[in-house]
Amino acid sequence: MEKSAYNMLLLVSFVGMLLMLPEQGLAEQHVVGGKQGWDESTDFDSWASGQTFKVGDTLVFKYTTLHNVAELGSESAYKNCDVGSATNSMSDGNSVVKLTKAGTRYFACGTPGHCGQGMKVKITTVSASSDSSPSSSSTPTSSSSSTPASTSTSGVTRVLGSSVSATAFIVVSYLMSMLC
Ligand SMILES: [Cu+2]
Repeated sequence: MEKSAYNMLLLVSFVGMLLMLPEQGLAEQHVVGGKQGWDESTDFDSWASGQTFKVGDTLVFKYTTLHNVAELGSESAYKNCDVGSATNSMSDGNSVVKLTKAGTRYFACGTPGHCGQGMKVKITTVSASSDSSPSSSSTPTSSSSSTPASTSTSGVTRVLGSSVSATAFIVVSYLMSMLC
């Protein structure tokens, strides 16, 4: 009896953790340039246009010793490949950059000539709350009769949905522990 109660506790806490994950919003890791990585041959504009960068996401630059990563402080520095004015430089071959706030950031390779060959990328980060994740399909789109309370209503729906599935799982895990 004590053993099954312990098993149930484990299951419930595990499911509780699972349920909390979507509430946090899933932070994504973007490998800059995709499979080709941080290289002269990569088309960074088309890569970036296919990505959505949200606050909390991270960028990972993967590159050989031929390259490095210089963060530039302005659009003009980016346009002119002014890598000498870099605000931050990384050269470890696997550079992780966290997108901590909304806005535009500029990165270029500091190896002479590489930025001019197109080895640079502009990252525009949007706030995580501004676009709802496509995974929450059950939430109705707030287009029809938008009342001021629409946001809080969908929040309540999500909380209710979580507790309903949590309750269901507690019942299931209790039944399982009875069988053991
Ligand atoms: Cu380079």
